[in-house]
Amino acid sequence: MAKLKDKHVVIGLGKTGLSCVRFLKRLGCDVAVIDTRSEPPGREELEQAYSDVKLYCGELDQFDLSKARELVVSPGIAIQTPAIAKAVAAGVPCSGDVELFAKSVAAPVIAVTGSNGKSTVVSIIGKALEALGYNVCVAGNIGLPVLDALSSAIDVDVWVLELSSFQLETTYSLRAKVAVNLNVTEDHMDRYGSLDEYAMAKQRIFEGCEAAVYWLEDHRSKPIQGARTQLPFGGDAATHGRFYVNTETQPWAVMDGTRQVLSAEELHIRGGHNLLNVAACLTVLAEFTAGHYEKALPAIKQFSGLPHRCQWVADIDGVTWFNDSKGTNVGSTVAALNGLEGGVKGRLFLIAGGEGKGADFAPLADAAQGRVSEVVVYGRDAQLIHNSLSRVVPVQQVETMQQAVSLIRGKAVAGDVVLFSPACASFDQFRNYEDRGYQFVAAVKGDR
Ligand code: UMA
Ligand code: ADP
Repeated sequence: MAKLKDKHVVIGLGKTGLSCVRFLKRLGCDVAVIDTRSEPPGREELEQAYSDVKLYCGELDQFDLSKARELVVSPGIAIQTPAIAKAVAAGVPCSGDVELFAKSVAAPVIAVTGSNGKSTVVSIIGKALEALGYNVCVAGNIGLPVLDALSSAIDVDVWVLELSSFQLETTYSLRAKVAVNLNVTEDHMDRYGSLDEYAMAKQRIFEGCEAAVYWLEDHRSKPIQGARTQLPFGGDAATHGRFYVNTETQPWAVMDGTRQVLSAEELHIRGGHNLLNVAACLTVLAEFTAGHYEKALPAIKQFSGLPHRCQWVADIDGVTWFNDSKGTNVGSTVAALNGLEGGVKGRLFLIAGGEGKGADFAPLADAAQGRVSEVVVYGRDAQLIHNSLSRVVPVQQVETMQQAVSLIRGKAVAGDVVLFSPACASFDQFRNYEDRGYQFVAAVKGDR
């Protein structure tokens, strides 16, 4: 039987779990780890670095967590899991890595959540603040666990954190200087009972914050209560926040009130969603710097986008291939399709598929209609996507992404564009979205 009495029990041994073990051990805590997988990813590192930390593998209901001193739960595990809920009901404190971070951090925090655009926005804010002379650390869901960042970064002036709904579920004391909720569209429906429940998890970012930034056009992103200062971005010419996208000019432009700040042509990142992302970043920067954001504009213009986000891969025999492997939900793939608008001379092919996380694919069908010439679907939920899209566009079904690439290579001709934007999680066939993106690039460039 696992001996968990009085221990700090870390649940999950992924990147986050390991960062929590390191953090707690540095504080001198008595730590144990549980992971539901028989071969969790961090096992070797744990055994080498912390031979005194016992790892238990197996379903959580096998363990009595109610005598633990504290539970520190990884984002991949829901705190509603009965064994965890039971321990919480018995009075065991339960939190996550961002909560441990929040209790230790000294410098101000800019925190960003949203269904889509988080990594792009934290990256732009990070580059912009650097250009303004701040020592910035960007961390969180983007890939660097916040506790690892806390122990390695030195003399940080400002933290820029990307936070997922999962991380926010276990965060209580963040009190961000500026908190941002970019948008709320359907994602992770395999974990939440409803879109409203998912939206409520995202609302937690605003708890105790000084300024709340949200998208004027998305009522679910607006703070329900709390924030002293509310700063909407976006909107239209009639009703808008301080920073918004003017779609009445050609090219479109990001505005600061009545003044044009940037035109779409000055940016390396494309698509209306990215102009909105820039409007969100400027809202944060103007608030954080008390209006002195101008010197950051060159850095924003130079930002060339992150890998796997609508990234150009190659022009081969006149066919252009884009990798949007980070398109992990329906909303992001819709944005990717919208972003290609006007840039496709020939036909547009879409490759999608993977784990749908319980999503409704109808909005993807609406976005594809009249715009996409053919869709190739693969992976676990291929049939579901096929069912939704085949009423508006020809859909072919294959087993793997590589087969989809081969199939389209045989059909596409000069002037055509191929977008790989799966609208799904990758875990059925890949390690993660990055692995999926690299495999896509290899399939496009290699297998000729
Ligand atoms: N898992 C188990 N059993 C366990 C623990 C985890 O099966 O006992 C599974 C989870 O269900 C999940 C996977 O293992 O499928 C990874 O979960 P984890 O909590 O161990 O994840 P970490 O490796 O710690 O990575 C997490 C984030 N992952 C998730 O939230 C699933 C990473 O975001 C993040 O970069 C990292 O912490 C550092 O903060 C990735 C992600 O996919 C990019 N995030 C989701 C998203 O963006 O949509 C939320
Ligand atoms: P996240 O970190 O929230 O997953 P990313 O910045 O990594 O977001 O972008 C992932 C994908 O989401 C992009 O490739 C793009 O297709 C889409 N996207 C980015 N910004 C937005 C936005 N503001 N609204 C809708 N979709 C977006």
